[in-house]
Amino acid sequence: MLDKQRIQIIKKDFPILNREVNEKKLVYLDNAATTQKPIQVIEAIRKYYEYYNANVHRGVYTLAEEATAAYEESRKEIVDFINANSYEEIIFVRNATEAINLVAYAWGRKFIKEGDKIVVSQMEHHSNLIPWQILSREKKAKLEFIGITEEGKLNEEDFNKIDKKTKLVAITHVSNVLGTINRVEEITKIAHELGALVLVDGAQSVPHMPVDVKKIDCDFLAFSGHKMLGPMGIGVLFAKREILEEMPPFLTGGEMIKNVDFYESTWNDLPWKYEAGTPNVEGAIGLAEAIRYLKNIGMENIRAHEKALVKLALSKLSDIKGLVIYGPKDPEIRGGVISFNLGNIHAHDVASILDQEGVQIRAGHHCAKLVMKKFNVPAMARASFYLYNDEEDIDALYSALNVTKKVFGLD
Ligand code: 7TS
Repeated sequence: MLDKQRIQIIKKDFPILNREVNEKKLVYLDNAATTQKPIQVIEAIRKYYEYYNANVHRGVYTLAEEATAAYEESRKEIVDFINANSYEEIIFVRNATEAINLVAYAWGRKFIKEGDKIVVSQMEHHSNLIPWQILSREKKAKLEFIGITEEGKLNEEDFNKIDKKTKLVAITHVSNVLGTINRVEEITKIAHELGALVLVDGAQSVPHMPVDVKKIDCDFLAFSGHKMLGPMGIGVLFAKREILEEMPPFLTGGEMIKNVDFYESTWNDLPWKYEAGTPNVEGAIGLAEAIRYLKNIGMENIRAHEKALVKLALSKLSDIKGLVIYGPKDPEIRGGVISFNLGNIHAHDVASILDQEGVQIRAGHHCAKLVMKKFNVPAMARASFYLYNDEEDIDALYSALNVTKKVFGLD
């Protein structure tokens, strides 16, 4: 775990953590939904608007050049962060959802044919499910599922669903509900041996642990800036260069063209071929600043910190009678996410009582209805951690759950 002094310094960087909620100290435990922003990120965005705001890639005047340079520098920060080969492989999008849709629409429309197979898992966020449902229906391709074990891991027996007919395996790196860290390297190896491409949904991994696209060897990686201290409305699609070259554009219009004639046009170089229209410049600048912040602490340290928090939380919460925790027990294979139900109390009621105690958690199906189906529940409550959470936050969660039990008369 990061030491207490370090956490106190980190906490000071997040102005929102000073506020109170319902006259209680704010305990923010919904980091899987979105994270809070440090002053460094807020300042970087403010500086952009106060000092060098302009549209990018088109102006030859100073402000436009400075804005373009900052936007493109931000892209380089991402290349380095996930160990991509070059800036050509990094496409700025709105979020992980848009990144996955880009692949489904641009790559999928061209390369998926009748009778092909797309393999996903039952633990996918809807963002990595619905695009493949639509594509497979449209193309008369077959959608197949890797199931989930009782423990909340991928059912490895289903890996044999990846076969020679499979064109794509789209899989989450870390489950936003169960916290399970999937062995994406191994899955990629299996898929590649059979000639399938692999899309990794990194929305819950890239913010929390070192993620290296060369090591995984995935063909696509999608993630969102707002889940890693960056602003909303900016996300990233990484894709291997040779694949991006073969793919048609997704959105079309300004910025993504090279030559335009009356009836035909040609496409811009990578990565701009996939960035139609005015991009989210402030978002890219804010995300790059967020990455610098994370790198300064160290992704290995962040992972170790969350692992320690999960271990502590699993052990502490285990003495609350009636509390059912979903997902793997082993913190080695679990990210900083703990989903649970308390007796027969609806998850929304649990979250409301916790809110009265200042503890902010999410409740519901977490956009992963197939996980709810597996565990036969309509909803779960979920606490999710990040680098600014500490032992005290877990204590607050623990006490608030005991208050909930009292309110509902559970012993
Ligand atoms: N994939 C995973 C694994 C996610 O957890 C999420 C968001 C997404 C994709 C979509 O990200 P977006 O930024 O495009 O919306 N997950 C959650 C969550 O767990 N609670 O709120 C959003």
